[in-house]
Amino acid sequence: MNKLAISVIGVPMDFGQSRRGVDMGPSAMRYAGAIQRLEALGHEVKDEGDITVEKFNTEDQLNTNLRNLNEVIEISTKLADKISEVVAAKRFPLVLGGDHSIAIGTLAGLSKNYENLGVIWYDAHADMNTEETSPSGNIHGMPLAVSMGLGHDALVNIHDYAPKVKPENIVIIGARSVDPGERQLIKEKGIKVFTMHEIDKLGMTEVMNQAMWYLRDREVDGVHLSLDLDGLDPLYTPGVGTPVPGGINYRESHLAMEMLASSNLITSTEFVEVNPILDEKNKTADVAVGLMGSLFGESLV
Ligand code: B3U
Ligand code: MN
Ligand code: MN
Repeated sequence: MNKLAISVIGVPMDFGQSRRGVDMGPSAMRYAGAIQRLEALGHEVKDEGDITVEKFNTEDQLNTNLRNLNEVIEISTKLADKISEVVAAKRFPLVLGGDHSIAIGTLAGLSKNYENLGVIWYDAHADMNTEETSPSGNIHGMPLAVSMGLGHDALVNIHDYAPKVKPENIVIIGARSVDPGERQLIKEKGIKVFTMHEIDKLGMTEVMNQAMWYLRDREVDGVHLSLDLDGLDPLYTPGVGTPVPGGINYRESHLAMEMLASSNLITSTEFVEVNPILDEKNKTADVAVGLMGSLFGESLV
């Protein structure tokens, strides 16, 4: 694969859900050797540090049942600014989360720089809830809906335009916990989803080939990989807030990353939902960093 100029951006965010600890995800992945792993592959890596994540006064909260909406708006906007800057400087953004609500900011920052961005969403969940359909009020269950232009105005309109991503440019891989409102939206918008059923039936090689051809046929000019560690089975990644059994295994995940590496399709990525407090000896961060190794070409050197 090409040698890249990678900018690593940490987002110690835990406001998109209610379990503390996922704010330590960026540290855990740095501690597990993320930077050194990519440098060893010959990439030029710049650690840009963390986006500042601050709690507001509760009196400032908007009148909504979306948990920590103000904070999510503020942090998403800062992250979007940073991502735009990194992409404009022709660098490859690697975002370390943080809960998955950070994808709102990542996609907002990316979409300014691409005409026809594709997205691969590796996740047990569809993350397509809105304020109306969410069972939890947790914004980490909403970033794909928001990026398609559905949801709270302030989230949808970060950087003053919407939508950020076309529904037909999204591919979800690993879904196995999808809420009724999300199912309806998937049908309505015709979103391409490879559930665990397809992975079991077709095998990961075929799923990845189909996913990549689907995006090439859409003539995308960039592909963002948003990797939620709960996409894997909790046997391999126990340190996540909402583990769902029956997930993608370790070897299938490495295979998926290796296939993406040899395709040269991926132009940005984020690794989210690593929660060291819920983890077993940093196992989940270790797996995340191993997957980064494969995504950035370890098997090709
Ligand atoms: N779909 C549920 C649960 C959930 C979504 N994302 C995660 N969990 N990690 C919700 O709350 O929207
Ligand atoms: Mn997710
Ligand atoms: Mn998930």
